[in-house]
Amino acid sequence: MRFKFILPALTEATSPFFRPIKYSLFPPLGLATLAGYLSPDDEAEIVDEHVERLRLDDDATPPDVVVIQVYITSARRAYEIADHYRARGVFVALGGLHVTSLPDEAAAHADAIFLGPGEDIWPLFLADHRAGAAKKRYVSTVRTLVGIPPVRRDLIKRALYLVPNSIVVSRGCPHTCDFCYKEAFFEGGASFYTQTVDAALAEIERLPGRHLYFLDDHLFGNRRFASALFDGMKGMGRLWQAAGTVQAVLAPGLLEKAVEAGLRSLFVGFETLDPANLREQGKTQNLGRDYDAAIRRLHSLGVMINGSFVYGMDGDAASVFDRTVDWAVSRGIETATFHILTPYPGTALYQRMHEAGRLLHSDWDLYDTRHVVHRPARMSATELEEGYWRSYERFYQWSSIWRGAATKPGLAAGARHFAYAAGWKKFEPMWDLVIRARRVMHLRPALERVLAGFAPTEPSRSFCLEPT
Ligand code: B12
Ligand code: SF4
Repeated sequence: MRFKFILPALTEATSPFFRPIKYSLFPPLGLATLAGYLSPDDEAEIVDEHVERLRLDDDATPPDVVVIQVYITSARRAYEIADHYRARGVFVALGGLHVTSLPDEAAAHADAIFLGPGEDIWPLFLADHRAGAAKKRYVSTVRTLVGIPPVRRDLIKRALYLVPNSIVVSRGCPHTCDFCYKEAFFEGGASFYTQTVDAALAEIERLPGRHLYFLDDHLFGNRRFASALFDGMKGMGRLWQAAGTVQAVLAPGLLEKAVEAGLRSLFVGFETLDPANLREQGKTQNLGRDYDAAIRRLHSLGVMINGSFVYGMDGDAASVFDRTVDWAVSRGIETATFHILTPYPGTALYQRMHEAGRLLHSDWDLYDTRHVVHRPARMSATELEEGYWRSYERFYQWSSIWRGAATKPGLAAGARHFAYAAGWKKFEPMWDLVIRARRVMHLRPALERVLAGFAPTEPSRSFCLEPT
């Protein structure tokens, strides 16, 4: 049977004029995971619209099944593609976060929809479909990663991504923040579970090159698992990045092990500097935590920080933007990601906003954390959007980058800060050119050098393994 797996892009990413680097970072890991369940005589391809053109005129080799992963921001495009294939009589399977949040909306564009993670329901569907008895709706209830087949990385066009070695060794997160996708997605079963340590280490071993990026929501969420994983990774010579909470950073012992295993940069969800906001969003694990101590701890161990901040919670007035940026710059945070609070359907936040009549519209294209889709409490929607953009401008202006770099002890640490922050945001036209020339993989050694703090690195094995 012939399967075509598609990750549709949101409008911005398919623009002929500009291609932000962030869409060429990670391959579609979820789809490659599903492809692992196919049988050896099935044919499969993965098309990621963020990095390549999707050809819809594939009549010469029509797929039997089209599998589409639907995020909220790509839902419109996903349905367009689904409708196209269904009109041609191709079986269309839709799954992912947005399908799980709004199954009835998705069902109108699919032959079968899938709610929740795919590891239990996708193989069930494959068996049903081969027997000619596919159901219309599959709902995940069994949550385990034990015994899952290897991710089909051979279907990933590695050369098109800066970080082809993205990896997830767990699913979900032990916390429950009101604005997070997680509770809705994992409803009806466990919402945080891990691979076995041996399986995770085996997957890491299979990845060529040196650099890894763990996309787990909270790699440190299960202390016993994380500790054994980091022990196992020690000596592998990897350089890696991941996400973790302030709480996990402050916990004694684990961070040191992560650093010994190669951690060099961490995405940290600070979200807000206002405790009332944290309480409002149920982000209680951040309450009473000393953000400054967490930052000092990471920096003293040589770990760079990508700080995540959300604007537009009810405690936020127009002063929040400059206050947050000044704080982040003065603490030497290397890169920052700002978001406008976005109530995703299915979340507790959405429910609250909906009941209060504060949702402005349901144009999912704009639920991208860059547009205001709810009525803020203490400022206007325009102020919120302008403040959001101004935060990026101010955080990444040269003077801020210098100021941040100057907080670092010594020349090498300052230079690393400078190279990382400037490389990410100051050379966007260069990224655009490199992406268009399909040469983004050639910048990976530079990324590794910066992460390693310009220390001599082993020659990257990834180079000789890349297809050209
Ligand atoms: C990597 C990532 C990105 C990458 C690339 C995405 C990619 N290549 O898949 C980039 C940087 C491009 C990105 C961008 C954005 N992202 Co993002 N991203 C992620 C992240 C961290 C990991 C995704 C991942 O690989 N997961 C691991 C794999 C194994 O899981 P999975 O993809 O979910 O696949 C499983 C299931 O979903 C299911 N499944 C999926 N599809 C299908 C289909 C079928 C038929 C079946 C059976 C099953 C199935 O089976 C898979 C195996 O279990 C998630 C957080 C998260 N934990 O999911 C956020 C996340 C998906 N992103 C999010 C957002 C908001 C965005 C942006 C809008 C942010 C922004 N302001 O720019 C953009 C928009 C992207 C777009 N094009 O629409 C939200 C989505 C909210 C929502 N309700 O849709 C998340 C959940 C973050 C969050 N906590 O809010 N993102
Ligand atoms: S800590 Fe992060 S991943 Fe976990 S529930 Fe909160 S926002 Fe979601």
